[in-house]
Amino acid sequence: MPEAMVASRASDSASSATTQTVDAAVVGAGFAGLYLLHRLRKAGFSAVLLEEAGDVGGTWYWNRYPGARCDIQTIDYSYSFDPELETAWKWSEKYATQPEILRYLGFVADRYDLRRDIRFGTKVTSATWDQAVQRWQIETDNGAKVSCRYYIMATGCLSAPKPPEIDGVKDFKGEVYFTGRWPHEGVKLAGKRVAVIGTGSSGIQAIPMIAQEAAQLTVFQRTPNFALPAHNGAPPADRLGALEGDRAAYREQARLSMAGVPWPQQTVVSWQLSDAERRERFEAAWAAGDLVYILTQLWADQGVDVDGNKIVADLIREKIRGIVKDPETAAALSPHDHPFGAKRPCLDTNYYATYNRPNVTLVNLRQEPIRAIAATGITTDTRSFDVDVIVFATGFDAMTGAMLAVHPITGRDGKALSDVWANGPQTYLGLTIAGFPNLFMITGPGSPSVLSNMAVSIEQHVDWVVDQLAALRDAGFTTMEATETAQAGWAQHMADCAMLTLHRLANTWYTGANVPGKAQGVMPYTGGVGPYRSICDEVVASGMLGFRLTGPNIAEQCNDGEVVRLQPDVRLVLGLLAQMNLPPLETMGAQGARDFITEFNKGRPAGRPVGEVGDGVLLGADGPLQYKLYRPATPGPHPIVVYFHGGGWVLGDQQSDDPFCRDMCRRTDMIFVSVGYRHAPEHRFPAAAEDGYAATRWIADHAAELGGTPGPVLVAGWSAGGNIAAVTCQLARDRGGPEIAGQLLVCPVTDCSFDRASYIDNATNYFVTRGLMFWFWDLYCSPADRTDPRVSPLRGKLAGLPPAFVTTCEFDPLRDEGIAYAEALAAAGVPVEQLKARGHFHSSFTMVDMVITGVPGRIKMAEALRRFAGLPPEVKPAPQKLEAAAS
Ligand code: NA7
Repeated sequence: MPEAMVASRASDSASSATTQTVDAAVVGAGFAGLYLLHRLRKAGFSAVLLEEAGDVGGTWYWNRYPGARCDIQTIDYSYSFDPELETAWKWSEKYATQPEILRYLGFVADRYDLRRDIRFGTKVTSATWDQAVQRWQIETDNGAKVSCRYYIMATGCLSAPKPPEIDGVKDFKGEVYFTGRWPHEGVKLAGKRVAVIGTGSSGIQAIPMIAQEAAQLTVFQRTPNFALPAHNGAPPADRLGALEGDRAAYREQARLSMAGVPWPQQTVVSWQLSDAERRERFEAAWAAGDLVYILTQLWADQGVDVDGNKIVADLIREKIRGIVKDPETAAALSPHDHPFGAKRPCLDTNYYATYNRPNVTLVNLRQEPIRAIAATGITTDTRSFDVDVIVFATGFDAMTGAMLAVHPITGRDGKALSDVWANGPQTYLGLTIAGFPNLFMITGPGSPSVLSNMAVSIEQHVDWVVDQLAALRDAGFTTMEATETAQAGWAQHMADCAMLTLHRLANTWYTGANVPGKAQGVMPYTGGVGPYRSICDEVVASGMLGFRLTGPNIAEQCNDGEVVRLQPDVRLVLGLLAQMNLPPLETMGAQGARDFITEFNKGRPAGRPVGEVGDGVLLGADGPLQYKLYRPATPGPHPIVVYFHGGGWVLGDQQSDDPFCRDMCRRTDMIFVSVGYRHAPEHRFPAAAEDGYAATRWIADHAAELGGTPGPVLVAGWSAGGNIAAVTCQLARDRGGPEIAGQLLVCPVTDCSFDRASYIDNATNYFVTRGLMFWFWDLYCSPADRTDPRVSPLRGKLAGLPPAFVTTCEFDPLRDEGIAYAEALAAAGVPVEQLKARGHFHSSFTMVDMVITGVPGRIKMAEALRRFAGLPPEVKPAPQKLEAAAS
């Protein structure tokens, strides 16, 4: 390993024979460790901080390469725990340099007199949980051992540099440097031929600076990265004004935000904006020079949908082509292998323009991989480059590297952390690990960490840990350990969150892909800073849910369980609804509830464009009915799906499930005809059922006029609409047609019994309540009629019905009657597929573009409809000409 990677270390006079006994040992004197020490002391704990480096700073101590700066605006990348500290320090730049950040951390250390409890130049060599005394025993390479009750790793996410992984580094006769271990005395590059390997944030910051100094710079790029101009300078007046105008509110907004920076949540989706509007937003973001801004403020779908994301990526690639003069170099610098933001984008100062300089060459390693490093330089598959200096900007063994590589950590029953994490990090909340009592991580894997403003996440973690330690101590507990159940639940929640964003689509250090042989998986928590905070608070409010607490003179306490069982976006939606504190729908009266739903629907994201949307009138059981027709953009004729909206036979109309119909029209490449059947209480049972049947017959009879393929139609419906669809199939069988090729029932009402478990388990908290369902039933159907199969299809004859796809949601009162219907259909010999959607609620699949985790379910439903229609499950590529583009 080259010397440059080895930390210099001051010697310590403390004897290794002695043991320092403290309440808490903290490792790492960066942002996290310093605040921890301060909080621990204030809470009355004795503490020592162990730091390998010679001074405070953490990552900012080591990363001294030319151009090193933060990439979150510095007014946000600051402590907020002490208002006096905030006003005592003024940042000179929008993005402070490494020396200024290091000065700030030194200022903080001095202001709170932290250095007296920091042992610099001290590396931890092992940490072992001693069950007999319930303490951690820490060995160090310098001075006394430490015996502590609590062991807290504040070692950072990007502090273990990755080895070069290229043969021959030690044969090189020139100078070798690593950006993550840059010499403190600086490096003279003037007149030298320099190679930089790596184009992540470090490379992109360093390259323009090195190019100015070196005689010749050759950049070896494996993967191009998206970079945006930082437009550095003084802190922007508007942001500074917002902060200084109301400091407390600004910081609070940051704590509740998704990324830890106070930008509002975007609700406008890309397809609601014209090309010109999108470009205007993009240009504003490009000019703002702010990563969090461009990642969150363009349009709501940019971070969760590949199509919405591609629009941004294309615009950035256009910028690169505009800056870099040589088209081949511009093409090589343009990322195409990952969505924008899925890999950490970079902030730069003159990065792309640097490639216009005559002394800079880009080598595209995708075309000519490095074969080896030799005595005089670097050899690729096609060429050799003689250089004097090689700079490795090759990154870090991120998130887990500092925890695993530095020393063995041995928990309860002799378990080694490296074994427990062999297949990837397992944590509860990213803060604790089952089997490792009283071990805590600050911004560990499983917490928002690197996907957030670290300053905000660090403060939240430190506050949570120290608050819990103080509460435990006051209650008489001495140990705290995550349970396996809680940890497994968190892994599931992490996986659910990872499905929400596009991070899973890129090979990055977020997923462990940058280190050969490392277990793969999205390591940071992608659910957002604000939601994460509320989950941590919920754990405490639920009696330390998922933790086992023990103490010498107190009975063990373990409130075992999983803190989040809902899908992450369902949790957000239900949280928003709860915050609105709405009166129950059933107290509004039928018209009041209809008006409310109409208003409510105005706030949802507009459905996606399809080929054509038209209105019409068909003949129902007792007169004309409105319908809405959604036609795909592909040439017809298309199979027709007759669709029945939800709303308990009382609410909604032919356009109230508009986003769902559009989405399913696109996914199935079929016509959806949404029927405006009659509603209760004006038209009670069996009006809706008879309308459903009559409408299906009419649509089948008029299929050709509607642009549909001749032959059988399909039916689909959600909730009460699922009920109507199911009933229609039974009536069509019994009344001699029309022929129905398949039925899609989404959370259908199938029976009049209210005593199934799901009615009890999910009676109140999931929007559709038991009380609301009682009200719907009362308005639609008198008790004497309720067992009629035209409203309780589960009680009808089921043999001979068309094949069915039945979707049910875990947190829905209607779950068990949907399952019962699917099982009864199967028992009657009807081909049935079931989707039991874990963590979802009644509206999950119709809240298109709000409940993103509903997408895989809708894909399955669309595939089923296509199979029923005799088509291959997958749809051809997206259509070109869409109605929104025309409007
Ligand atoms: P990154 O972002 O991990 O970048 C490392 C770069 O080095 C990246 O371009 C890698 O290409 C490249 N690399 C890594 N190993 C090799 C080998 N063996 N050969 C060629 N190229 C290689 O680290 P940074 O230090 O720039 O930034 C880390 C974070 O610090 C940053 O995101 C900010 O949050 C602050 P690859 O993409 O793997 O193909």
